[in-house]
Amino acid sequence: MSEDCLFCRIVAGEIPATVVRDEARTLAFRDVNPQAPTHVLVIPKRHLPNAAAVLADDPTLLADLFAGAVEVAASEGLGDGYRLVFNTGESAGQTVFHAHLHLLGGRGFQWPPG
Ligand code: DGP
Repeated sequence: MSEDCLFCRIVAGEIPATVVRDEARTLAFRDVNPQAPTHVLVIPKRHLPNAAAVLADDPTLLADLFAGAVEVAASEGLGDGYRLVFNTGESAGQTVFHAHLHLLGGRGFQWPPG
């Protein structure tokens, strides 16, 4: 755990979150500032700063994040229409430097995303 990491503190139960899926290595909870009717973040419980670091550390953990997101999408009734996003780096809009996979659904989406 990284003491000054917001998402590590959510994993530790020090900051409340609406958890939708709690697995051995991953946690899924609702985004505090939802950008779609369903907006869930799927994170590794271990502190890793971004998706590339997860891949470098353990590719099977990256697979667990995607599997968690797909399972939450199903349980949220999103069918086959949803978006999965890793913002990686400040220039791409990453603001929390603990890897998180955004699951967004429940509305239509535009491309390019901006
Ligand atoms: P990103 O910009 O990709 O780093 O996304 C960070 C997301 O984290 C953003 O959509 C808002 C969300 N977020 C920030 N602080 C909290 C929090 O304290 N609780 C929850 N549930 N989500 C948070």
